[in-house]
This record gives sequence, C-alpha cells and structure tokens, in this order.
Amino acid sequence: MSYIIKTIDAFEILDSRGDPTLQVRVELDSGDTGTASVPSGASTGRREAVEIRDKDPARYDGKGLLKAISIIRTFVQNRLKGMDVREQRVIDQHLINLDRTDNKSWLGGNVSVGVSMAVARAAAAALDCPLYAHLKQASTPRLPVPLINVINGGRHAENSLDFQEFMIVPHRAASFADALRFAAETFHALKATLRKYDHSTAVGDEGGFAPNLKSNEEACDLIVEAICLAGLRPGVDVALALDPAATSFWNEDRYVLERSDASILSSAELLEDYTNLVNAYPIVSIEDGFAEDDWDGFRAQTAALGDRIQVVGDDLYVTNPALIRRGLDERATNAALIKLNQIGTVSETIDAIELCRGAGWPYIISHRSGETEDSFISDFAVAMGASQIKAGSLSRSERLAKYNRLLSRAMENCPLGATRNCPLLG
Ligand code: 2PG
Ligand code: MG
Repeated sequence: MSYIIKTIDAFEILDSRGDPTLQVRVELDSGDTGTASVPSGASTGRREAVEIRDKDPARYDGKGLLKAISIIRTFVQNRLKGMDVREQRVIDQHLINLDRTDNKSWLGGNVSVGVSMAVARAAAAALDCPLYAHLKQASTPRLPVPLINVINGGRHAENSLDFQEFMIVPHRAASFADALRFAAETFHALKATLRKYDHSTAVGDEGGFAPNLKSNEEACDLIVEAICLAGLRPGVDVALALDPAATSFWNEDRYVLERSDASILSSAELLEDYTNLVNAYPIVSIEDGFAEDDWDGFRAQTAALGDRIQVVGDDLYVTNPALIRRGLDERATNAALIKLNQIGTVSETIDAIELCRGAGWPYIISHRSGETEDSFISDFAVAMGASQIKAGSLSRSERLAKYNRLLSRAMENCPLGATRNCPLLG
C-alpha cells in the first residue's frame, strides 16, 4: 500500500451559481485518488484567504481559473510529489510556505484549500476508511445539529430583506434523521404559509425562500407560524437562528437597512433591535450581527445577550486563529463559524477549531453560498465533533448533498451532538 503522491491535477467545474470553481484531484502511487471541489462566498470577509481568478474578461466574466490550474500543475505538484498523504499537517505547511503571504494571495486560497482537501480524501481512500474516520481526532465523532436557512436575503437574494439568513434549528430532536425531518416538515409548512399570504416561493442562492417581506419580524412570524403548522413547538422542538451578515449593510459606521424600512442605525440601536427580536422570538443564535470591523458592537452584544443566545463570529474571525484568539481575549462572541476556504488549509482550520474547543466555544462548520455537490464539510463536522453544521436549506442538491451525507449509513453509528439540553447549543 502506498500513500505517496504521484500527480496533482485540477479542472474548472461550475458551482451552484454557474461560476467556475476548482476541482482538485490527487493521485497516489497506489492508484488511489482523492478529489475535492472548492466553494466560494458572496458575503466574504475582508480578511479571508483570497481566491485567485484569471481576470480575463473574455472567459467567464473574468472568473476563469486557468492560472490557478497552471499553479497546481507546476508549483504545487512539484513541491508535493513524493509526499505521504497521511502527513496532512506537513503537506499543509508546504502549501503555506509556497504561498508566503498573510492571506494566501499568491498561491490562492482556492488553490490551497482544494489541494489540502483532496490530500485528505486521497489519504482516506488509501486507508480505505470514510473521510470522517480519517480526520477524526481524540474527540468522539458526533453528528451536528443542522442550522437550516429557510429564508434568504442580503447578498444571497434579490428581495426586500437586508438580513442574509433566517434559519431553523431543530435542536431538541433525538437523532440527526429526526432533526432533518423536523426541518423538512417546517420547510414545507413555510412554503404553504408563504402561499397563504401571496408571497413568492422562489428560492435564493442557498435554497431558502426569497420573498419580498416588509420586515425581519415578518420573516420570523412566518417561520414561527410554519413550525406550528408542521405540528412542532417553536422554541421547544425547533428554534430560530439569524445571520444578518451585517458587514454587507455597514456603511461609514452606520447600519443602513436600505432594502426594508430604509432605517439607518447606530451599533447601539441595532443591538436594541436584536434584543427586541430575542425577546419576541425563540432565537438561539445570531451570527455576524455586527460588521467585521465593529468589535465594540460584538462585545456589547455578547455582554447583553451572551448568556441567552449563541453570539457567532463569521466575517469577524474568518476562521483565522489569530482573530479567534483576539475574540476570546476580548469576549467579542461566544462561538465561531468555521469555513475551510476562509483560511485555506485543513490543518489551519483544525487549529481554529482547537482554540474554540479549548475555550468551550461552540463551533459551527459552514458551507459557502457558492457550493458544489462536494460533501467534505459533513465528514469534517463529524470528525471535529462539531455541535452544529450550517449547509443551507432543504432545496438545491448542492445543499442536500451535505445533509444526505450525514444521513448515510457511514454515519449512522455516530451520536447526535450534545445540544439537546444546552440553551447555547454547546
Ligand atoms: C455566511 C456564508 C454562508 P457566504 O455568511 O455565513 O451562508 O455566506 O458564503 O456568501 O459568505
Ligand atoms: Mg455568515
């Protein structure tokens, strides 16, 4: 049995928005292969690993990846050829050394993460075990509770909502299969509820409905009504979570909600709005409630609401251990979102998770709004013992691929995350 890299190749494939993305294939001397596809964000954090794209307007509106492919076939292959894929950390360090920038802007975060993920897959193939079993650490693998994005707004839909994501959290289900059933029943009930009020049931980038609603409250009201219509209890069986992605409506130190009521809010006023929402609805988690540079806003939110809800940093931390450490020191949040392509290697992502775990913070493994059918994050969430996964709604196959992987036989012996009795979804 050989674990030695023979070739590394890459191809342009299309993501869920019809934009090109990388698929990377690592082949070993043994003939085993590992393939991974790279996701891509729309509401990206300023400090995340940079995607490299051709910028040639004649191809894919400048988004082509021929340069990235050529980097993989030359520099990356030359550097990693002959290495043992079980040595993920050593290989990732070579990628970091090849790049030598703070934000992967030379090699490309998309190149780096694609190669790193394909290496993990090749190792699992050669070891003849599921990816999650190969990546699992000392912690027990467990199935995450899904955060399912049922109403899309912000940069993921062209509608009247400034907040990007309204999610449901089936946090008291006894198994992953039951959690997904609760969510699917609520999703269908929400479709019926939207129809009842003559709202559109067309979907946005992440498969959630994208109606033109007049306020965030209306979105929460409709979801609560749908949970009841599905025969479930809001806040008991199924709770709510928000990702306003507030960086996307932050302008010159103010939050400008131009799509809905055109209000312009200070950080303190926005916190008041969140407090009112948390008082009125069974909301258990708010992600990126403030902009990536508004650390004061996050600190104030954690001080005011941190003992009642999960306060999550996404663009704030971009899965970067240095930023998470700052968040821990400053009590900016009490949880972190984790995305492999924000930092650019599997090993650095694990470092970010270890920091969260050490601090007792929940960490949520997340997809991107531009996705492929690759379900790497599902195995990764189980391997990391993450209490939660966020992979979009229950429509569009690039989202279902993640949830269906978690339903598969390979995973059936893993217990559900210990969130049933924990108000902070720990
Ligand atoms: C987010 C993500 C995923 P994007 O903000 O959490 O939902 O969106 O991939 O567009 O950054
Ligand atoms: Mg987010």
